[in-house]
Amino acid sequence: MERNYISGIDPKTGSQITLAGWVQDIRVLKNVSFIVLRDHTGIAQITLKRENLSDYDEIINISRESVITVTGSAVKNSISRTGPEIIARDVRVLNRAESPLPLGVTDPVNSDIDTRLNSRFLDLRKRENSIIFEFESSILWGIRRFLRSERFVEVHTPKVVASATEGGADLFGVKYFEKNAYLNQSPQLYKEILISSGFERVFEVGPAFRAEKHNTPRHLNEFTSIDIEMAFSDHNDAMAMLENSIRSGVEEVLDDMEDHLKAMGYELKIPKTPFPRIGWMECYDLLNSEGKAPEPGSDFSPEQLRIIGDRYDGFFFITGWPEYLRPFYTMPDPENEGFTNSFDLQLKEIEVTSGAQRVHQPDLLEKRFRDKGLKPEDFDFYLNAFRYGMPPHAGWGLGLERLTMILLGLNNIREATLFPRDRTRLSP
Ligand code: AMO
Repeated sequence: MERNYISGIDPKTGSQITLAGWVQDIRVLKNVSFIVLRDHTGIAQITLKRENLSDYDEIINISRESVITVTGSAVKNSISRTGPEIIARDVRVLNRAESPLPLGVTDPVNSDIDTRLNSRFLDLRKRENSIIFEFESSILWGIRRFLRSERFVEVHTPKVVASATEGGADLFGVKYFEKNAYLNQSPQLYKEILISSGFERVFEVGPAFRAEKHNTPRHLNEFTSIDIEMAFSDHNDAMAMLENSIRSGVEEVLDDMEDHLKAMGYELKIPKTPFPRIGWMECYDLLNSEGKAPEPGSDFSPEQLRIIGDRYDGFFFITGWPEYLRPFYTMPDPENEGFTNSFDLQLKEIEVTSGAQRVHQPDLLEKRFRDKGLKPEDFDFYLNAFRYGMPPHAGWGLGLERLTMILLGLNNIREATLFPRDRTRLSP
């Protein structure tokens, strides 16, 4: 269909155009009426005059959110409160919306998140919501562009798998013909196998599934994981790659859409790199000095992470995690027994990335499986890749929704997810 976009209207020329979009609002008077028309690029005021339209009475009965096309001319030098003004010569109704609407499109976003998600198709017609996903698209574009410039190859690994990646409990089982299978928690094992295949640098953007029961503002049961793995590298190389990926992503967004984000009330700044690094032990001592250390064997709670995070303005790394808090594939720190060459990237209490140098020696890997109570023979497909020439390697996994949530200051990760899957939600 030949059409013009609202943002492309040049009111200086008063040219003849055809617009297509949704009726956001309609104000009816006797011989002249006004439609606020919305397309993906903005809003325009459509002026309907009885003298110009033989079907005037029919058109003004149109319900809000119906889909129409309008052919007419832009009024020279006229920009109303609702965008450029078009005098309509022809209006076609492509599809009529039922009324009442289950969710208002022009009211401010104040319905509760469940009501919004139930009618997500309407919720996303609000600009302040749809822009979140344009942001995601843009930041991902920037991260991809950066990784490709660093010679990473984008790969796609299976999501239906035979064994756990990140530990036993949080798996969704699926029937795979006569076998039991699982939805993958992370591409971890496959991205490492590809290092042995000689790719040297790979990245993947794909879904990851976690059957975690907690229903919090920062957990999803299906999220988008941006994963990298790089050969002949350690945790320090991986951290540098992460800082630069995030900075490049934000730069792309600012180039693309800084003004649009500002107009919707989102402030975004290029994060200063390198991000500060604090050792896990230093965090522990800090908490201990306030009488708030974690119980032996426990991870930091959100409250404890907030205490640590309050010392930093933006992103910071927590490095050198104890072995008991990291998965089997994490490389022990040769100079600090019981600790690992690992890191998390945090913003305040929210973890956005985990990463590490990996164990690349098959014997050590088998031992790490056993230490964690896992059977190495269940992971033969993975271990085999370590037996015939596996370089030292490192990598990380970055949650796209969490990154979006913290950069845009959203209160709930569901706002950064088109159709969230959580403890209770499986539809839409
Ligand atoms: P981890 O399990 O820490 O590490 O996950 C990496 C990142 O993925 C995101 N994430 C989540 N986002 C939303 N909801 C969840 N339930 C959820 N779980 C995780 C977070 C987190 O930091 N294989 C390792 C990565 C690696 O070492 O390369 C892994 O999956 O942003």
